[in-house]
Amino acid sequence: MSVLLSSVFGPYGVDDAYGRKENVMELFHNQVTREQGIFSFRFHHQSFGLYMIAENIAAPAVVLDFPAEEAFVRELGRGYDFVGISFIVPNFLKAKRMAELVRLHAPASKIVLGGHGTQIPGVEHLIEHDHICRGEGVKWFRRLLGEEPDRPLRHPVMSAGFDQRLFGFRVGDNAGSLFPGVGCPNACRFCATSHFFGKRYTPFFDTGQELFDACVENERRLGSRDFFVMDENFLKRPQRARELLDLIEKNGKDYGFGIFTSAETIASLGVELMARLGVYFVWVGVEAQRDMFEKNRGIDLGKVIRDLRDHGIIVLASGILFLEHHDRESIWDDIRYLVGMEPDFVQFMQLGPMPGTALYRDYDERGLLRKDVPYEEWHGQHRLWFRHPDFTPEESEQLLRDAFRYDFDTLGPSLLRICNTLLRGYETLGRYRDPLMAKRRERLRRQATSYRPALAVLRHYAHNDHVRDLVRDLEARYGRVLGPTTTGQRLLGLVARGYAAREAARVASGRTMYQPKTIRTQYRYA
Ligand code: B12
Ligand code: SF4
Repeated sequence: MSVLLSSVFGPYGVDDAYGRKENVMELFHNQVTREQGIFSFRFHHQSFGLYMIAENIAAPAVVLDFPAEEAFVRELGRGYDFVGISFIVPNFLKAKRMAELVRLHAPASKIVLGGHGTQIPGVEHLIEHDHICRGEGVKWFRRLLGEEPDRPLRHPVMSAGFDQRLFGFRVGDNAGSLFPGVGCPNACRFCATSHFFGKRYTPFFDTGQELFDACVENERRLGSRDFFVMDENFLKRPQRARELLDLIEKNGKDYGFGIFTSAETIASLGVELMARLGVYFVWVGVEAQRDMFEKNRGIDLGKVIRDLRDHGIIVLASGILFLEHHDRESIWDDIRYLVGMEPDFVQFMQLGPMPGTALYRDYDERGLLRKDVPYEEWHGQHRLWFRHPDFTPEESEQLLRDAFRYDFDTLGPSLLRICNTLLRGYETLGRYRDPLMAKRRERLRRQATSYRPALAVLRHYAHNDHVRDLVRDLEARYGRVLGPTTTGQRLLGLVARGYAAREAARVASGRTMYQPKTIRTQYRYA
């Protein structure tokens, strides 16, 4: 048995027969720092689910990530028994085209469809296939191949992102990735992942020991000491997190973790424990001001975000626009609320009823879905694909852009906020006397120092007087906390200015897209 697992073909984020320019294949540039010009954080992620499957089946396998259509066809020529295609809803047409290509060029191969796109109603009549996997794929694939599904899992060793760039300058890709599990039991009505994985959490790795071992292996092979944890709510299993913390302490490691989490979990664990564990980044769903999400009930989110930043933890707060109750005033109340909490990053996402969710079912029953909008446009960063009582699709596009601009105009580039967080954390952790916190503090100092040359760019490209003041405050804070700028830092600042000038010209010309490179990975071939 041989298996090919492929993501959908590129190019991505362009208007063509299969996709749209707003559907950008970059997390931050798509939905977080998209209006921050040269300050936007740029990087790509591999299609983690495919590697997780390939690593954990016994058959020889190839993962083909970000192929061009021709590269996919060439790969089919190798004659695989199974060809798996992973796709999400907006990539429906690409998956359909790929399945046609398999039938044409590799008629003996069996087609397997997987990923969130399989929730599309009637997908079984719309795309050629032999099998469909809806939900968790590792055990499912093992069953398909006649393997024992429940044998222990191996964690793939891979970077969290690649081709990371700041001002067009390539910074290292040395953060690793961890996949503790998939799904979330909270079942928020709009949430695609919770519904896709059956409104429950399915752990891949249930103990702190397994995760610690994965970190050690990653460090040994890739040199990673920071890890992005791809799990909806990693800390929701506090026992596993505490065990991981014990092992980190016992083994004298200074691993750091970027995580997704919810306010209730932060409140129950406490910010200090998170800092101790080495959490350096959190993505937290604020969603909206109105008390409509169980996970945020009774929690002072502004205080939580302040506390996190005071402990050197970078915060991304995400909000949903165009909720049912939003009108022209209340939507701006929510935008101001989110920005007013001063997170390092803000994600604004348009409410989007995705197939499989409770929201989709509800809107479908009420006839609110605009089924004339093709799936390529169902992605939440352009226009609504449902009928909102107060906003037209065109208004939703403009308002989303205005919200991002408001965040940028008010709080400045996220880079500036991050530098502040690192310095705040460095000051706060000075209060603790134990060796682990001393290590965490030292790490904050190193990071703040490494960003210091970027101050020259922040100063030069500050886009309004208010942001210029913020940069001035930050420079003063640097001086107070870490002492005067060194000659080396000044020189590096000049180099950064050079890169930034080139990036500014690129952005001004409108050529802002970076395409991910094709990555081909073989498993168990001689
Ligand atoms: C990383 C990520 C990305 C990366 C994509 C990297 C890549 N190479 O594709 C980036 C940042 C670029 C990205 C972009 C976008 N994303 Co995205 N992304 C994610 C995220 C956060 C994690 C995915 C992941 O790796 N999970 C961990 C792995 C282990 O799980 P998994 O991928 O689900 O895979 C498992 C199963 O699904 C299944 N499986 C998956 N594929 C296959 C294939 C086969 C053959 C089989 C058998 C099984 C199988 O088995 C795997 C193991 O169990 C998810 C949210 C989430 N937490 O899952 C959103 C998510 C997948 N993205 C989503 C969306 C909408 C987008 C965007 C449109 C942006 C946006 N508006 O949010 C763009 C689209 C870009 C484009 N042009 O295609 C939605 C999809 C919704 C839907 N119903 O289709 C999600 C669910 C977020 C959300 N909650 O809305 N994304
Ligand atoms: S808490 Fe987050 S991951 Fe869990 S269901 Fe709600 S939105 Fe989804």
